[in-house]
Amino acid sequence: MTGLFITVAPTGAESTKAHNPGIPLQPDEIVAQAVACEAAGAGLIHIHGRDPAGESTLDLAVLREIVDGVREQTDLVVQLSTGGSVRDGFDARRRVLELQPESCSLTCGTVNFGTEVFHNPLSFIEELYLETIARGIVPEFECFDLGHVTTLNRLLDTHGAPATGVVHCNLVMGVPGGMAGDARTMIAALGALPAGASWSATGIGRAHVPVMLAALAMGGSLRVGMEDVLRFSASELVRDNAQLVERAAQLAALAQADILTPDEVRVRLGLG
Ligand code: KMH
Ligand code: ZN
Repeated sequence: MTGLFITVAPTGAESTKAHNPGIPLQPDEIVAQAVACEAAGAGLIHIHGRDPAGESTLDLAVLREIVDGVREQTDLVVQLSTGGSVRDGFDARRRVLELQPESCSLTCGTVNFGTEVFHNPLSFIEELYLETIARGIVPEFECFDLGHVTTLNRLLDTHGAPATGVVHCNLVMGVPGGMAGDARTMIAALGALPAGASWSATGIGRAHVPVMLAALAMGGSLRVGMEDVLRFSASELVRDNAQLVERAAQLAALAQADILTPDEVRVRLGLG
């Protein structure tokens, strides 16, 4: 199947309403924006939870409320973050798989994350990966650095293919501490991906649009969302997540790429 899909990451763990009042934090806000994003062309949603005060949480009740709402009101493929925030422990991060999402993020290595450290030792990567296989969940391998792509290859060599047989990787580019958000770095990462892998890319902050253009040029899928970018341009804040999905869909149309529906994304990821 040709074509690309658009992932929306509406919330993340770090940004607040003080950074951008349009960011959805509570379950009802996230679900309402998910509906608008699906209408704008999104196929998959990457979900983080927040507590009533707006702080990042991996509380299963909060995540369940978001997942249930997204499932009731959209057809989007549901992906839960196992990254959480840099302050979350490994056990809480692993337990989100108990909610049995169709997909989960799975970061392939430790990375400096601004002034913090996002910890992903190999033992945790392997533990998460084996649990995705046991549960039939499609991992989205998050690569923040070129070494993470090397680890992904080692992981597959050691433990075999994911549950559905499809390897899907997201290049997270432009995190301060990770790989640069530019075309030559993307080409290096793509050259190292496992043969036949499905892939998307997202650029953080100012790398957002350049990474999207490079991904379109290289035939990849796109991830957008207020987890990754809060400014629409130098002079304008992002209004809401649908605005970012609309722009991605417009750029995909300019590149004459078909945008996959949620059910087509399921086929692409082997979920059937
Ligand atoms: N919040 C970052 C520390 C993921 O969702 O898997 C990690 C993150 C990656 O957002
Ligand atoms: Zn995330």
